[in-house]
Amino acid sequence: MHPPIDHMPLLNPSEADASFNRLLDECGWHQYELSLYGRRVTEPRLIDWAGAVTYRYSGRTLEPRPESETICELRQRVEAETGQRFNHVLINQYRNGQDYMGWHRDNEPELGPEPVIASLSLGQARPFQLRPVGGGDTVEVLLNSGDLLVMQSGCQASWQHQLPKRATSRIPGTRINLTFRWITQ
Ligand SMILES: O=C(O)CCC(=O)C(=O)O
Ligand SMILES: [Mn+2]
Repeated sequence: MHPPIDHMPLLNPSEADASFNRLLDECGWHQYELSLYGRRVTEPRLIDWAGAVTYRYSGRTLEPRPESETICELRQRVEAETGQRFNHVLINQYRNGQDYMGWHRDNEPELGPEPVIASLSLGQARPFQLRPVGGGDTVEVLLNSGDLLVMQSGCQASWQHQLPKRATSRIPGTRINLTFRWITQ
């Protein structure tokens, strides 16, 4: 079984580098706490977001935030490539291999039943994994700087995904990831 994804290079290395540096500097990075088995722990990554709409995500409410010029340009590149429109972007910063995102689906109700989610990777290359909801083999793809990964409709219903934790000796660098979504209100 193969997940309904498309994976392609979108930005060339110098474009990806310039976007990475601008976002690292321009974003308002937040580190949230979450409750894990009753304990308060800090989330193993930093986030920011942009969009004209409110998004309730992971038990918190992300209020509307304006897009910077950098994000607007990247969104337009992604929209041109995918032929889809997006009104929200979640931006994750993984400082090194110890920052990660565990198994989950992007299945909040306001994404609709069959969302298309486009994910742009910048900086440190990281493996990304998908596994069928009912059990089955894990599929791994390596996301390089400038790569676009599109989780097509049907992917969230039948597959989970994660960005696994790795030793800093293997993954020393910082990665920024932008996931573009369409929020219905
Ligand atoms: O960092 C990634 O590649 C995945 C991010 C993700 O799954 C999410 O933001 O929901
Ligand atoms: Mn996700």
